[in-house]
Amino acid sequence: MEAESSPVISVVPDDEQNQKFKKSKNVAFYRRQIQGPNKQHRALLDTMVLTERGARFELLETDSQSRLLLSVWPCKNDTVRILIDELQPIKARYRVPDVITEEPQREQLRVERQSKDSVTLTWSSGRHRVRVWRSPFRLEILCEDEVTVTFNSKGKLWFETLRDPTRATSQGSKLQEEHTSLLWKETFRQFVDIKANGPSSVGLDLCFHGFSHVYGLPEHADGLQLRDTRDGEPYRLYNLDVFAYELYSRLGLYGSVPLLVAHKPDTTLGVFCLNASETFVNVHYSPSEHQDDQTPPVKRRRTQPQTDVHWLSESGVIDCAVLLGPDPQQLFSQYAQLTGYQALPPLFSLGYHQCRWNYIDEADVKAVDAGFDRHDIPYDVIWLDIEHTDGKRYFTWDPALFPEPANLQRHLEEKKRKLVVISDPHIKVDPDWSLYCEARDGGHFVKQREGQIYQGSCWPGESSYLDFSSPDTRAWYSRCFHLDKYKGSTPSLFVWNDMNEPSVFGGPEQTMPKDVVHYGGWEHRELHNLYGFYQHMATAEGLITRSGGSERPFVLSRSFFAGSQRFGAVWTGDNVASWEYLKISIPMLLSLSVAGVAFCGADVGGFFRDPEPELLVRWYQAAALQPFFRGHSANMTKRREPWLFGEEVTAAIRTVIQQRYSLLPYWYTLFHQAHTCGLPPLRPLWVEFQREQSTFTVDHQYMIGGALLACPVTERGVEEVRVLLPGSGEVWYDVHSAKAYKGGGTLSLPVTLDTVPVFQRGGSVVCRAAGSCSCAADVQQLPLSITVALNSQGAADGELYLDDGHSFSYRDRKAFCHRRFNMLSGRLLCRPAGEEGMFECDTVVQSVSVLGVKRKPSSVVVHVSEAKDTSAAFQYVDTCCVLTVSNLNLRVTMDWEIHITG
Ligand code: NBV
Repeated sequence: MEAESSPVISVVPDDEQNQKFKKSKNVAFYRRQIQGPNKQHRALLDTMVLTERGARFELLETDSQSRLLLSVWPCKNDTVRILIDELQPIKARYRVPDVITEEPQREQLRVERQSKDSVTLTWSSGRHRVRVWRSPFRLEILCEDEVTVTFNSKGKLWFETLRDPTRATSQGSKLQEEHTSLLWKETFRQFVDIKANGPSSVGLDLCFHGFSHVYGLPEHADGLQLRDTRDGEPYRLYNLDVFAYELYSRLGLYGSVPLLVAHKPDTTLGVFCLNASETFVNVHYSPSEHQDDQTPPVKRRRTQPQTDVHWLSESGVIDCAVLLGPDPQQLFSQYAQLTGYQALPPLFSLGYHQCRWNYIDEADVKAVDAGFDRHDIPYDVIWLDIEHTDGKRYFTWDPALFPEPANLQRHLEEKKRKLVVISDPHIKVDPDWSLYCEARDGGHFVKQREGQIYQGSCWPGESSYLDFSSPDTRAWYSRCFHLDKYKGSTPSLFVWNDMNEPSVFGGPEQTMPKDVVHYGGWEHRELHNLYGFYQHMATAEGLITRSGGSERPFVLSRSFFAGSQRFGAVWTGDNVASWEYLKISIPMLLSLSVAGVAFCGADVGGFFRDPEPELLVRWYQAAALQPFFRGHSANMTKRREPWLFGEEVTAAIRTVIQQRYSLLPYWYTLFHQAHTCGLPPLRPLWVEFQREQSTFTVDHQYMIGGALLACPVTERGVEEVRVLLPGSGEVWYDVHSAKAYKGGGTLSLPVTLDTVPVFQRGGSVVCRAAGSCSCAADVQQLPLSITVALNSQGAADGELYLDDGHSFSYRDRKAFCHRRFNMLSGRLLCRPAGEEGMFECDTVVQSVSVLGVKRKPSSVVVHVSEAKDTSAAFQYVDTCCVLTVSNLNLRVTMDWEIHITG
């Protein structure tokens, strides 16, 4: 099929669409594990070996007598790793490479107590212990003598050891043979999956004692808190191209992060199960009084709740990291130490992006670009979808529509704006195209079982798929982005990876068959969920190396896995222009953020269908307060640049985009925090209010960093919203009116189309850019205005991070500026925030507004290191208790103080 022209795609999933994707009942390994009786395992305690690398035990599966090897090791960062593999596999099983960035330093274990039934191991931290029970095998992690997590609490450990196919079929009766062949072959609709290694699934269960809230496991179009799965489908982690996805569903979407986070008022824990094959997770919350009779006697109150989590994966090994927190900040840092920190985005990429499938030609791009200037709406990037290419050959340009792509980029670059183009993983089968030939001759394509190059259908028609799991292929692909190779590209061109689940038209579940073969001879089933991760990695690497290693890349990917945060941004794929999709985008982005993928966003306005103007405005308002901010629309929708709906709509959109740009210094600082500490910019309320139960289920409002609480309007015709302002004893200030509200309750706030409920937390400091701009680069030239929101003790604290916004100089030459603003007893101090960088910049603080000043001060004096103190002009508005000191011109890189007296 020549699929070059874009097909008309039905938005509402029809029956066929519903049947296209598997439910858990269609999946053989899931059925085997769920329907089969538990397998009894015994830990052979006398096989224990303790080394500096941890403890090792043999596990015996009592029925089959097969032996497994359990390795346990605690790490210095309060994580415990649990690895189970076959003791003597007939061949190596797949272990996910390239996701763990750094093995944290291991702790030395020692035996604390040992009996014939159990062994208790401890290490220097003193707080935690691991206890291994002999029979039935269980592994407990104790914190201060309380069992917090039990591995194999429900006895669901499952490990299908690899068998020799010839022996499997030559033994036994006809029935057995049939049974065996079913295990080696699985059929779904017309698709037959031949399993080269036969059944190889693994399963495990974990119990979180005392927890009744768990989160994470993106990507699903569902709420933030994971639901009990007893009444429906398990959470599926299998990367799939599901356009116009069903809402409130646990079916797999474009990306997967196998991290689950459990939270209760005094503890946040996580479990990361490193497996890239198809995975299901069942969550069972138990209310009080639930006790398992077989649970070994441990110090535990009978009434406490628990959450049981059952993981099932098609293949690979069991490799879990239990992250012991105990608070959310530590948990995020433990996870980032394992899988990597969020890449620090170039500043422009935090601005607004304008995308459409498709901007037709160069004139169209220029007209849209000019439209933003004409309407005084800042933006940074315009995007080109698949139609910009020559016949869907990525790295090329349609000669008629984009005859002078480099000039087009220069035109944009003159205004310091960028172009992003799409680059999908399928390559048109075209023996006359040099790039295809190079990939073919270089052995860069995924192969069929029999060894020929695999072909599937996608936008260009017959295509082959690059094998990004191969380091050679990644290196080759990266080189394709170099300026001399990618004709028509310039340094201001950045990239978008789409369809990289991978999407294969007409393939099983619209993806690649599981039995195709990758680098190292591994079947696709082993690494399916890594495919997009690897393309994202290779693309980001390509953009870095094209600049000789000096410039930060920007790459957006639709598919992702744990660790994708290192390569750039992701978005939530093909949503629909409806209020429900706007609403669900918030928990979807929060789940991604909790799972480390902090630079995330949803298509503003909804990809399919045409949004009504009110929905469009509300969507802009919400997305302007989310990390990745891009308007996008499908080819069959009406054009929807912000100025096409009348002045009222244009003005409302202009306002929030301008506000986004004013807040860029704050966003950038938050991304620096994500990059260095793992804390996501977008945070569920419970991350900031760990002890407040009322926040644990909130997923329509969220924190932006520690300072701002957002509650976007996501319903039509709303005249009032109810906003939970957490924390009795907290003060919250409406950022628009500066009005103060007490925390610890729900506020009813009247709203009009222009209202976006955002509150600044008392005790915080937020830096904004003051003045107008047309793109992020302009923001760097603007002075700052600082908003100090006092808490009930009259104190506040906050940070600002600045650098050149585009290069790696902050890392390689410490060219950054990181400042702390601290207010106490009427004194605001500007000081270094930690390690001092060496960033030359003229940025000045022009004004400081202090919210919550009870009385008009008698004087405001500015003190700058050696210079003489000067008194500053100020304004005080007693109706809202705001003190504003303007015309300050204080360089942000210098130490200074402002003293407010009286
Ligand atoms: O490349 C066309 C679209 C793209 O605009 C969208 O953002 C992706 O999610 N792409 C999917 C393929 C077509 C989907 C119907």
